[in-house]
Amino acid sequence: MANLFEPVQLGSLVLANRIFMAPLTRNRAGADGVPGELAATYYSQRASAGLIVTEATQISPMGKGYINTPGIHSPEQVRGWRRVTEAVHQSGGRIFLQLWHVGRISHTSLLPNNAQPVAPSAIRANSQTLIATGLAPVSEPVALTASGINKTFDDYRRAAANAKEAGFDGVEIHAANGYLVDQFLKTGTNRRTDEYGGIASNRVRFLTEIVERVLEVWDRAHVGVRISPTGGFNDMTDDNPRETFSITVDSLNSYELGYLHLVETAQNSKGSSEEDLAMSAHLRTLWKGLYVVNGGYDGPRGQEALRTGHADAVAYGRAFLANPDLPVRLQLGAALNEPDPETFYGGGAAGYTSYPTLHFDR
Ligand code: 8OZ
Repeated sequence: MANLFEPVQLGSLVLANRIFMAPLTRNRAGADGVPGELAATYYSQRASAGLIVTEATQISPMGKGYINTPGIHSPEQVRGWRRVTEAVHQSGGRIFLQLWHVGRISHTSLLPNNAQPVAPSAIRANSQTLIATGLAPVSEPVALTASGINKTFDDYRRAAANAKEAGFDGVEIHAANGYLVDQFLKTGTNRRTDEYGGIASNRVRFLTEIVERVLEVWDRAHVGVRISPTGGFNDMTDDNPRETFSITVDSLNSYELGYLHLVETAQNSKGSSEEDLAMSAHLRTLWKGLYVVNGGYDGPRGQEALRTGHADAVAYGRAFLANPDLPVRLQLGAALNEPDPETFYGGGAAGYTSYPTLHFDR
């Protein structure tokens, strides 16, 4: 059985270990969505991850839902990300960009010409987002038209091509946590009567068509998908998550993608329940590729997940945020720095590039 410190092959890439850095929203890009020099420092500090998955990055101006998140739709953003990928590669790391469209989780003040957010159906979330003036309720969305859906697919393809131009090793499609793709997957947010709504195989179509557009640009092994079957974050519900996600995983199998990434926690900041883990274990039996799990793992629990075959790799979020040298710390069983929630979202170097490594610390 695998252990956390063993390499793993992903297409042409050999990942040095099975400790992934989970995507983490940090809200430190410029107003134009360009990641700055600090982002290059932050990610390169964490290059000892087997694979870094970047923070969620909007594929288009309409895909933005929070202040100061980065994009991958303008030449300046591509240039900014290029500095990040160069810094990570110079430090020996591997990095995938997470492709994101927030759908209904947005606010008119963040969108072009103060547009309303788009969603599968015009159902407002009981949820908040971070805008210029602080936390605010999300705006009322409008339902995507057929041409709006096709334009969104084009945006995914262009963003995937931009990610390649920016020097990434691959991309992860964000289909979790109540954003646009998840809004199509789950029944609570998808009341469509066209081929993208109704039965599960229709609700999955939005995701598989995105996968197909991304595969026009990327080799299949360099594409991952992240899902959160039991996740309720952002006011999400589904009538039959086991059915919805069994069909999602079955549909994804045919593309032979690099990996499937499971958010095992029902709420972003809480641990996993028995039910969350049972869902993940069930989907593990269906998925034919590399299986990556995330949600409150520490070193011993991560090691146990690999030993028992529950997963092939473990993604660490908050632990990686606070410990740039997490793999060596886990290997040594060393103490971990505590993450500081005050500096998670927005700000500068403090709580971003300032966490010490073992070497400089004690
Ligand atoms: C926390 C704050 C804002 C966004 C996610 C992209 O949950 C996020 C996110 C998390 O996937």
